[in-house]
Amino acid sequence: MSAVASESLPHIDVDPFSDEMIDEPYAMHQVLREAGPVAYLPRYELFVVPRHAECQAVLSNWETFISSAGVGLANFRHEAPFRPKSILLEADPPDHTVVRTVISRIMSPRNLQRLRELFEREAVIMVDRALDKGRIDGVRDIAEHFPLKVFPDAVGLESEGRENLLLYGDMVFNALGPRNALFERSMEKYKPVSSWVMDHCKREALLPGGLGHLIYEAADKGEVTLEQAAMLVRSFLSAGVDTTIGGIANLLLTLARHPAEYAKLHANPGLARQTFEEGLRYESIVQTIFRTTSRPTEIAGVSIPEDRKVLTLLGSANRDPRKWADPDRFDVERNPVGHLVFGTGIHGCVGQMIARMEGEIVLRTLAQRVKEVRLTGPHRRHLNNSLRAMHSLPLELVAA
Ligand code: OVM
Repeated sequence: MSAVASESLPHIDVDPFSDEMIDEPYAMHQVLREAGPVAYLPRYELFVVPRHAECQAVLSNWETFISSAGVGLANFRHEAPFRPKSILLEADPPDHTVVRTVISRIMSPRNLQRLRELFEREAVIMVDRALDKGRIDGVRDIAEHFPLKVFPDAVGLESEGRENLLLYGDMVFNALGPRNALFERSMEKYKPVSSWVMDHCKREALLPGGLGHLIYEAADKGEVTLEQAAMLVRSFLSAGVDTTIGGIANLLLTLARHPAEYAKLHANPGLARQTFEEGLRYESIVQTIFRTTSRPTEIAGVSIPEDRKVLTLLGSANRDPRKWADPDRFDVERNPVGHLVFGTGIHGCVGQMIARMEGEIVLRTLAQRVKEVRLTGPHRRHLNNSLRAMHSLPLELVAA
C-alpha cells in the first residue's frame, strides 16, 4: 500500500439504523463528515463514506466497489440474500450490462414521453380533488395517490390490490439495512401479500401496451429469458413506488415549511423541475446504499481491505458543505445538479426519468392551482432503514 494510505480511520459509535437516527439523521451526518472522508462503525464492521466527492468516486468505480454481494448491509458472499437477488440491482458486468441495456431502452425518453399527458391529466384531477377537500393528508391524498395510480398504470398492472406494493417496497428497502425490528416488522406485514406481488410479475397479469409487456417482448426476441423478464418486472415493483411516494411527501413537507420558497414556485411554475431536484437533495428519499470491495483499495488515502461493506451516505453527501453552498438551506433557485439521490455510475437509477416526470408534474400542477400549502398539525415520519419516508402530513391547500 502506498504511503498516503495511512490516513487515520476514525471509529464512531453510532447506529444509523436506530429509530432516533432514522428520524433525524442530520446531526449524525455532520459528525461523520467532519470525522474524515471515511469513518468506521465498529458495531456493524462497516466503512462509511459521508462526503459527496468520495460517494461519487465509490459509486463510479463498479470494479472495486461491486454490487453482486448486495447493496445493503448483508454481504451475499457470506449470507443468503433475503429474496432471490435482483438481476439489475445486485449484479455486476457483464451480467448486469445485458439486462440494464434492455431496461434502459424500455425506460427511454421516447417511451416515457407517451405517458406525459396521462400523468398531467391525473395530476389535475388529484389536485382539484384535494382543493375541494381543503384539508388533506399530504401522504394519502397526494404523495401515495399519484405514484400508485400512474406508475402501475404505466407498467400495466390491474387496479385491484396495488396498495400491496407499498408493503413490498417498505420491506425491500428495510432489507438493505440490518435485520433489526424495522425489517422484521415490515417482513411480517409483507408476507401475506407476497404471492400477490410475485403473481403480478407474470406476463398474464400485465396489460398489453405497458412497460411490463415491453419487457416480455424483449424476452420474445431472445434478449432476456422469461425468468429474467419476471425478475425485471419485480425490479419495477420494488424500486418504483415507495421511492417516488417518499420523494413527493418530503417535498410537500419542505414546501409547507418554506412558504417564501413556495411563493416563488407559485409565481413561476416553470421552477417545478428544479424545485423537485432541490427537494430531493434537501431531504434525500434514499439515504443509504452499500457496495462491497472486490479487492483491497483506498478511499481518500484510507485503506479498505477486500470483501468489506462500504456505505455511501447519500443523504449526507447531498448536504456536504464541501459540495453545496449553505447546504441546509432549501432554495428553489439553487442549481442542485450533482445530487446523488439517484446514485450515479452504471447502477444510477434507471427509472429516474419517470420519477422526475412524476415529481415535476405534481409540483407544476400544485404551483398552478394552489396559492398556499399550510401545515395544520405535526407530520409523522415512517421509519425505514434506507428510505426517508413519511407516514402522515396534515395540510391545508389554499386555492389560487
Ligand atoms: C431491484 C431494485 C432496483 C433498484 C432499487 C431497488 C431496493 C430495487 O432491482 O429490485 O430498491
